[in-house]
Amino acid sequence: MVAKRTSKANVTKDNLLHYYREMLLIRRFEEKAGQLYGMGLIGGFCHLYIGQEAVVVGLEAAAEKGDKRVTSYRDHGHMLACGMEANGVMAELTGRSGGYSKGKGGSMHMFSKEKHFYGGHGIVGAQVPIGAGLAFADKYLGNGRVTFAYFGDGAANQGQVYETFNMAALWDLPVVFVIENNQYAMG
Ligand SMILES: Cc1ncc(C[n+]2csc(CCOP(=O)(O)OP(=O)(O)O)c2C)c(N)n1
Ligand SMILES: [Mg+2]
Repeated sequence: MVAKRTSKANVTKDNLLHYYREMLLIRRFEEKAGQLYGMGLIGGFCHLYIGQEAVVVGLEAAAEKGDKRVTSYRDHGHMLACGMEANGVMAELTGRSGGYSKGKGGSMHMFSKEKHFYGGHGIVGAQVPIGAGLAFADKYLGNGRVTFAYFGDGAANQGQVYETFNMAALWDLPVVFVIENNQYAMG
């Protein structure tokens, strides 16, 4: 289903150090977000990615320029890992105009066209068909790009997920479906 790529994972010492820094950035960011949420400085929802850092950092290591990603509401780590600014994400969490959605979207609703990050979705499983749509566009354009569509174990029984698998297989779409099995469903 995924377009064949010739590049191999980089495993030099520098690369490993970089991956470690990325994971640590996510962990520290989330610890701070949790603290601010507890203090009432973050409005709305705030789902942390603590414990799952290696999933997105590992997959981003395999991504190439122009590849797309879309995920659920547990999205802070994905944004940091694809190169979005920690300041911009934190500004959004705290409802400031400098945030990625000008402070109107909050934790679950941030986007970056520049970094090919397509959200941030609160409806469980809804990002999966969106991911297939992004991949359909890339296939149509023939640009060789791949979409990473992340979803949780709690979303894995949603009907639209299976409909998407079916269409992705039929149309041979360049999409990687990633189930992040944290063994809980939101809480
Ligand atoms: C369509 C829909 N049904 C129910 C909910 C309520 N809900 C919010 S999170 C969640 C559980 C999702 O679990 P999972 O996909 O494993 O994500 P995790 O929180 O573990 O990252 C549910 C049922 C929702 N947001 N959308
Ligand atoms: Mg889960």
